[in-house]
Amino acid sequence: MNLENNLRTTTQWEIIENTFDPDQLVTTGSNFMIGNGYMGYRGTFEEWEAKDYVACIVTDTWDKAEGSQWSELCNVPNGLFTQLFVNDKLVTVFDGEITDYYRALDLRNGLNQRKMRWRSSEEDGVQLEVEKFASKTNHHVLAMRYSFTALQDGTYRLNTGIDGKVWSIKGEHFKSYTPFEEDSLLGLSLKTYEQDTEIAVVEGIAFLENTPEKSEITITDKGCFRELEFTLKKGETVTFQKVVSITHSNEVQHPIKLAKEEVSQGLQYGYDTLKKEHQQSWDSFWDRSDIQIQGNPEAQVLTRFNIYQAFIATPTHANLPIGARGLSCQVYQGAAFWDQETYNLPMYCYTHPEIAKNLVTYRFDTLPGAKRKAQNLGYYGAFYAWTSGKTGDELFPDYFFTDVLTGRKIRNHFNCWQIHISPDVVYGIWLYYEASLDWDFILKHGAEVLFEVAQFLVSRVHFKKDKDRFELIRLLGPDEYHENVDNDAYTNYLTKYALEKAIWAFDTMKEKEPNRLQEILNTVGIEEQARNDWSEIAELIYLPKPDPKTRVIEQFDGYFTLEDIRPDALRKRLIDPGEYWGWPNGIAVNTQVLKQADVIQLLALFDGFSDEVLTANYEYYEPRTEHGSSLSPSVHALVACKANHHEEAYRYFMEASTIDLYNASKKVMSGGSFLGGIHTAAAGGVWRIIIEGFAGFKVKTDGIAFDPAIPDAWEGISFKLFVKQCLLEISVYKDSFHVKSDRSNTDSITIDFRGQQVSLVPGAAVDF
Ligand code: IFM
Repeated sequence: MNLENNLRTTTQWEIIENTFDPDQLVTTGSNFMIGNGYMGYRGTFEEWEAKDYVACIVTDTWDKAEGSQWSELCNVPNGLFTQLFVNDKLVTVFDGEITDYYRALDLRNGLNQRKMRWRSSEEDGVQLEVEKFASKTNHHVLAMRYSFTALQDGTYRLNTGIDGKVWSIKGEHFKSYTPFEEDSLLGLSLKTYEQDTEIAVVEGIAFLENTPEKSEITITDKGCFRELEFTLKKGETVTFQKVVSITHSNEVQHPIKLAKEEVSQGLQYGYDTLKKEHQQSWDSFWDRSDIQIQGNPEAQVLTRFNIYQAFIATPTHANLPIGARGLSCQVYQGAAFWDQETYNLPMYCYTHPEIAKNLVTYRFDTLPGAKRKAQNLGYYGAFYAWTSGKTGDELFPDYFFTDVLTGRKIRNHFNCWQIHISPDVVYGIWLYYEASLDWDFILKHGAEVLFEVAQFLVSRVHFKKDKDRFELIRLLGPDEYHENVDNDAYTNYLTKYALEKAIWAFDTMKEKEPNRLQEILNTVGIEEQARNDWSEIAELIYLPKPDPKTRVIEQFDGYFTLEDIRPDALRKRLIDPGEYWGWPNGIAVNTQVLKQADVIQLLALFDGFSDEVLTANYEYYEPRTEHGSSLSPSVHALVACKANHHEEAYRYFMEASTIDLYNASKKVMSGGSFLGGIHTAAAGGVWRIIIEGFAGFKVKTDGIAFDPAIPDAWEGISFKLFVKQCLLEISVYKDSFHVKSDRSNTDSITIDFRGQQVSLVPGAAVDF
């Protein structure tokens, strides 16, 4: 299989595979997946089982498996399970002769397709054609059309139903399985171990071409299946449609009842009608979200692939988090990290603010969990969870890695020292507010979060009397190789920023909504005096400044005194390739080698640093960064754009956008542990690189600005933005720039193009 080659032959809306490569099974299972933000169904084959990493991960089903300390989303039974036997031989990609093989993911329509011609060694054969989707109009529903044509006379047998023997990373989640058959539907009702969540999987089928001669239902302890038999003549085709509904008691009151109704209704509508509605919904998504890249088909498909993956990972039906691996597997527990605010939220803020609102509201909804975490650790206010599920309580365990040399567990402090997560949440709220001007959100939800985070920071800073400044000690920045550091540049700058936003909300409310301000102060349990604390700290917090000579900002106190070595040279010191590089004994700890660079992260998110500083820091940190995190390439691309390193920016764009599709740099298995799945932050980062990096888009208080630098390899980019309540169509070429304000807009917007400003009224356009 060579996806890179295949890509060049597509319509720029598909990824296609023409050869099945068993060594890529984990990766392609993720890459070809379908989903709708409620469920993620891996792009595996219908006949596959748990060992082949089949999964349907459903959001809002966090649960600790039997005997496990880890809360993760459940992988639910596979309602699309279908095995086809030709004269008793299983049709499978692992056996027999496969010709005309084709697997595709239609990104435009959210469809997974497979075609293949299969023959056994005895020349029995069949032509198979399958298409399936996770409905974008009813998030509980999966639909499939399954068709096969006999390549010679014979007996063809189907075993289709619900396979409850699922793959689960941390163990068994279901304490009970109740399979049933009712009104021609098959169902499986499950109860989870820890939360007692009821999950229902119901399926129904209808034949569209030919019907079985024999039909029997088999109920096993963990599944239910239909055994169907056909005697076919060469050239005869059997086609059936299958509708599955997956519901659970955290969302609906009567999961089984609803799932049965949805399947019956789906079958009545029929596959084609369901598909049409589903496609219309994708149309409206792409209408706002597509980025058209002229002159480079490969970059075009990569861009759409990443937008697609970021989107299907995002719950749009409720205020729930985006998991670091989306819904592609259980890795990272289906939980949100800081990735959500810094990598995924921007795309929604500027294209689908209603989705951005769900995400920022999720942080409001999880304030109680963040407050519990602060309290447990001896602070006040809101210390957001490093790994955040439904309630916002910390899901990250104290022990994550194992020292492969000693077999001992390593105590990491991701959960208690990575305090930048709270200001990152503020960053997200401000991003949303600046883009949407949704003051109502600030009043109802945002201000309370800002105040609680400010209070947490008040309780976390230290005043150094001799230096007359506030400092932050015992930190872990985004660069996870260096734990227990003081004054991490990213964290300190962000702390000041978060306090300033709390002050802004306080002052604006005091002027406009004093009663609401008082209510929030009462809820948080603080007096007006708190504002003075925030302001004093914001003024006196120590910000590591660029060195006067080199212009480089020190990542944390003492970083420059560490051994200066490059990642490749350092790697040679590994005794075992599986060793962890970070705290407390890893090879990077006493060196300047970084997992991901905190200063680069800072420069990527914030403006106000001079060109000299941008260039000096990019050139200093880039060679010292190992990119152990999939978050790293996109921020490097963003800063390379700002620092006018255009070739580097493009190189990092390619790295970020191909992390999953070309599977060049990330391991899918390590020490026997599954690490695969979609890198959702990298997918969101791709949007940021193109729009904020290459198109140079920026939101300002009084409008928006652009300072583009289109990659040499492209001719132009066209996209839409919805910002400050204005829908805009933008086209950027090497020598021209065009913005059109949609007729439906109600207000004008100021566009700044490299210092030239134009106020654009609804319906008007401007060329620069
Ligand atoms: O949040 C990231 C972190 O920055 C690096 N490790 C993976 C996490 C989840 O993506």
